[in-house]
Amino acid sequence: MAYETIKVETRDRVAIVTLNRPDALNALNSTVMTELIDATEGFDRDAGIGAIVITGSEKAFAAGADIKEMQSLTFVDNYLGDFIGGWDAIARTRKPKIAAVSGYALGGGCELAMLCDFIIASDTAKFGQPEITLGVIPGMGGTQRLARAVGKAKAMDLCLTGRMMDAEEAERSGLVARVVPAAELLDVAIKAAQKIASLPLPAVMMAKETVDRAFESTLSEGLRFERRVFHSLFATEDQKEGMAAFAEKRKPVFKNR
Ligand code: CO8
Repeated sequence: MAYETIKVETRDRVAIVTLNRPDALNALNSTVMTELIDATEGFDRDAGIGAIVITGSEKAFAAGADIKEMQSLTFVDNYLGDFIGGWDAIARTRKPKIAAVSGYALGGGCELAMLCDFIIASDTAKFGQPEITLGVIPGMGGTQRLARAVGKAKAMDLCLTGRMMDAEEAERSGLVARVVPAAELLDVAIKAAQKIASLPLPAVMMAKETVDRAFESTLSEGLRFERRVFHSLFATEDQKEGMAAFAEKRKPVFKNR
């Protein structure tokens, strides 16, 4: 599929998906959604890919849903067309996704970053859920994922006032894993993704699934799930290889990357 609103490339088992609507600060319209789903699902199925980086431009990761496309929608349009529902397909992809965020990550842009597994931000990044200033609320996970990431106080502050928070505040609050200088953002994100892609894929995918489980279950259920997954990884060749390599003081050669 030839893409209009995103660019894709692969580097050493890592897929890089770049939002590319510079005239609209990467606003997320329905074409972006369709193309992002196509690309991420394709990379998820691709045995040659171990991790995905989603990024934007230096000025904007994404300035939100496309307000001009959305403004005339009615409740019935939204309901019958399941507006926003399609984005769940990206969240459901099973390989790790890193959001590399520079500039604005607002509304749906902040929500797209949060549906990735973690966020690496440049020191110019600005996060916010300004939907309230348009007379709506976040609709792609903003109230739920932001509250889980930063807690109630800050999630309420951002969702009720619509203010932006800078990269330093976002890191301090737990929204962002790392903050790096803008010029290094993509390199750092790709290196992190390459590290992940060099490790045993079943263990990587199970680690992701198990951390995700922490947000979907009680502590005792989550601990039980973690233990079963831990047990099961001893059925993999890569566990034998990883531990043998440690004992023999050599580098492991993993099969299931
Ligand atoms: N939608 C459509 N076009 C946009 C958007 C957007 N969200 N953001 C920016 N643009 C366009 C502008 O209209 C402008 O286009 P033009 O040159 O044709 O007038 C161009 O991008 C450049 O923007 P600005 O001139 O405004 O640039 P500034 O540097 O002056 O300002 C800001 C940058 C502060 C980011 C400003 O553009 C802004 O406030 N944008 C809107 C931010 C916003 O409110 N986002 C939330 C949208 S609602 C939402 O995301 C709902 C989420 C739930 C659904 C998720 C489905 C994806």
